[in-house]
Amino acid sequence: MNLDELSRQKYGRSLAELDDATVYQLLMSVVSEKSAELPLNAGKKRLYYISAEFLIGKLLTNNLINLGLYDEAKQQLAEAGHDLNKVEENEVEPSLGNGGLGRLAACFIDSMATLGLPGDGVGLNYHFGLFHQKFVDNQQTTMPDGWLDREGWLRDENTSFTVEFGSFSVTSKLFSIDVLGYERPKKNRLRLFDLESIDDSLVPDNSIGFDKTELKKNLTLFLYPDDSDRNGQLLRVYQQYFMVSNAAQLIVKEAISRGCNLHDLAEYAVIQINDTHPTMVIPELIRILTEDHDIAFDEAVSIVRSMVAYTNHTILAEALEKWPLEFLEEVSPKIAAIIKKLDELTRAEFDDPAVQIIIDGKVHMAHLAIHYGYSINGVAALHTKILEESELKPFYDIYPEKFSNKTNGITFRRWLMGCNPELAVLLDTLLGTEWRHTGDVSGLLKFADDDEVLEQLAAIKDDAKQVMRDFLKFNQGAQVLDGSIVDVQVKRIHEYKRQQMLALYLIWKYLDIKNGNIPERPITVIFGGKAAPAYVIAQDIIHLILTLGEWIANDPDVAPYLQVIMIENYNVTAAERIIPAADISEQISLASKEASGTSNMKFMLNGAVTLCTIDGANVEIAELVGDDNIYTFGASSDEVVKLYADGSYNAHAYYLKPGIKLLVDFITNPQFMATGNAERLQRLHDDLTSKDWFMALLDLEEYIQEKELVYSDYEDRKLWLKKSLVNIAMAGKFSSDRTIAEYNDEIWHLQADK
Ligand code: 26M
Repeated sequence: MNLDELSRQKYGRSLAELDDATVYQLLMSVVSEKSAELPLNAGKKRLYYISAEFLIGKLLTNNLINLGLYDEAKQQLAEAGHDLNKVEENEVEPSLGNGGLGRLAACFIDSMATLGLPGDGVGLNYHFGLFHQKFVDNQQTTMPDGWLDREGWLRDENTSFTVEFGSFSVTSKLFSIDVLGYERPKKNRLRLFDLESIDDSLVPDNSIGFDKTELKKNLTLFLYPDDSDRNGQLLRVYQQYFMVSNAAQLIVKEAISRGCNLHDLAEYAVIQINDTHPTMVIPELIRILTEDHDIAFDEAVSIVRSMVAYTNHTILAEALEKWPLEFLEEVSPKIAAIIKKLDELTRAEFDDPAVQIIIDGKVHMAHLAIHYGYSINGVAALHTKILEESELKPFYDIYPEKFSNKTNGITFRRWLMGCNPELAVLLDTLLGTEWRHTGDVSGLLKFADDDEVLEQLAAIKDDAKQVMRDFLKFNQGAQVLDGSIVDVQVKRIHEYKRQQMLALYLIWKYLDIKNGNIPERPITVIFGGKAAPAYVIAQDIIHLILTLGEWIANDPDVAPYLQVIMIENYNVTAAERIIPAADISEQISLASKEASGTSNMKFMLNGAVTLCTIDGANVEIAELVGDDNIYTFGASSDEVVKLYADGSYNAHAYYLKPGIKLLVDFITNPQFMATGNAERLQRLHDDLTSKDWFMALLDLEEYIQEKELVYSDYEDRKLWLKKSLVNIAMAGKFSSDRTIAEYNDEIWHLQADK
C-alpha cells in the first residue's frame, strides 16, 4: 500500500497536501475495497448473534489493524505530517448501542471473525441511535444522533422481507457492515435491518420527540425510544418483533440456500439472543416453520428449542422484560397465539407458578427463553452463581444442564492495540508478538521488579494522559490539572453503579481540603455516561456531578488540588482516549447488581488499578491479581441479598451517622443549591436519606477509607507501577477470543473456517 501514490491517483495531490478529512476518505476507500474482496467465513452451521445493540465504535483504525495495514498506514501518514488520531476525528461513531451489552456484542463479532467462526451479528439500523448527550445548565439534554448523515461503512444488501403486524405490514431493507478478523483472510458481517418506509422527517432537528404512533415511518428511528407511556412501550415491542421477524426470515432463507430441508434447521443455524430483547425469535421461527413450511407444531417447537441460546445480563427486576399479553396481541396476534400455546405446554409440565411464561397477563420473556431454548448463561462467575442459586433457582432446579457461565471479555484489538499502541509495542519488545494472537500477556510478570520496564510503563501512562488531555480539550474545552492522578468512573448512569457514592466521596474530599489537608498531588476524577431520558434520579445524579465540578472549580482553595470532569456524550471513542490514561478504575456497584462489567477489564488491561466492590467480574480480577494489586471494600453480595430479603437496610439510620450526614446534607446546603437546580438536588437528597435503594450509604465510610489508601499508595511510585504491571499481565483471561471460544466449544459447536 502506497498512500502517497494512491493520493496522487485519486486526488492529483501528494498525501502531504491532503487535509485530514480527505486522508480519511482515502484510507476508508482503501480499507473498504480490501474488505469487500474478502470471502465470508463458511460452514454448514452459522451463528446469528441477535442483539438490539451493537456499540461498534469507529472502524477505520480497527479495520486497519485487522487487515495488517495499521503500522504501514501510521508510518506513511506520519511521514506526510498526518496523525491517525486527527484523521479519525472525521469518522462518525455509529450510535447503535447504549452500554456494556452493546459493546459486548461488538467485541464478540470481532472475536468470531478472528477465530474464523461463521457467524453474523443481526440487529437494527437506528437512524438517530440512542441520543447525543449535551450538558446545558449542568443538566443532561438529549439530541438526535444523526450518525448516518455522513458516508460510512454500511453496504446495501439489496435484500428485503415483509414483516406482518396485526393491522398492517412493512417492508424491510437489509444493510451490512463487514466484520474483519485479526489478520484473517475471511470475514463475517453485521446485518442491520432498516425499514423501507422510514421517515427521518418525523424527528425535529433538536429533540428526540416524535410521533410514536406512526409505526410505518418510525420503527428504526431510535434505539430505546422513551417508554414512559403506553405508546412508547408498544413501539419497543414493534421494534423487537420487526428485528426478530427479519432475523428469522434471513436465517431460514440462508439455511435453505445451503441445502437445509428445515427439519434439520438446527444443523444449519444457531441463534444467540443477547438479553431478552430478541426472545420473540422463538415464536417467530415456530410460526415460519409451521405456517410457511408445513412442519407440525410439536416438531417446530423441538427444532427451535435445539437452536436458541439465551444470555442473561442482569438480575435487576425492572430490566427483566415482561410484556402485557395484550401488547403482543396487538403487535402480532399470531405470535401471541403461539406464546399462549407454549405457555399451556409448560403449564401442563410444571406446577410451580414461578416458572410459568404468562403470569398475571404478562409474558415473561426470560422464562420463554429458558423453557424454549437449550442454553442460558450468565456473564461472570458470581452472576451465574446468583442466577442458579437465587434469581432463577426454580429454573436451575428443572434444567441444571442448560445453565453455564461465560465470563465476558473484550477484544484486545480495540482495547489494547488500537487504543494503546505504545503499550502494545512494549509488549512486543518484551514478549514477542505472539500475544497478539493468543491474548497471553502473562510473560510480563517476570518484569515486575525490573525498574527499566516499570519506568517504560510510567512513560506510556504519561503519554496516554497527554492524549486524554488533548481529547478533553477538543471535546469540551476541559483543562486537566497538570501531573494529576487520574481516577475514572465511566459507564451508563444508574443508581446501582453508584456514581452518587463517588460524588459523596468528592464532597468529603472537598471538605477535607478546605480543612487544610492538601493532597500530595492533584486529583482528577472523571465521570462519563448517559442517563435514560425517563430515569429521573439518574439525571439528578448527573446534575449533582456537574454542579459539584463547577463548585470545586470555582473554589480557589480547592481547585488546584481536586477536579471533577464529566465527559460530554461518553461513547466508544471517548473510552478509547480515557481508559489508557487512567490510574484508578472505579468499579463500585452495589455487590450482586453488576452482572459482570467490562470496562473493569479494559482498565486492567491498560494498567489501571481497580478500586471495587466484590461484584461481577471484579471477583475474577481479584483472584487473578491477588490482594496486593487490587483494592476492595464494601458489603458482600450475600450480605446485600440478605438485606433485600429481610428488608432490613435502613437508609435513614446510615444518614444519621454524623460523618455521613454532613456529606449528604451538603447537597442541599443553600449556597450550593443556589448554584444548581434546587428541585433536582432536593429530590436526590430525599432519595438518599429515605430510600437509597442501592445502598450508597451502606458502603460509603469504607469507600472513603479505601480511596484514601489508594491515593497514598499511589505515592509509592515503584510499588504502584508494579501493581499496574501485574494487572496488565493478568488480563489475558479477559480476551473476548477466550470467551467466544468457550461459547463455541460449549454452546454453538461451529466449525472454524480455515
Ligand atoms: C430494558 C427494558 C426496556 C428498555 C431497555 C432495557 C435495557 C436495555 C439495555 C436494559 C438493560 C440494557 O443493558 C443492560 C446492560 O448493558 N447490561 C450489562 O451487560 C454487560 C455485558 O454483559 C455487563 O458487563 C454489565 O454488568 C451489564 O450491566
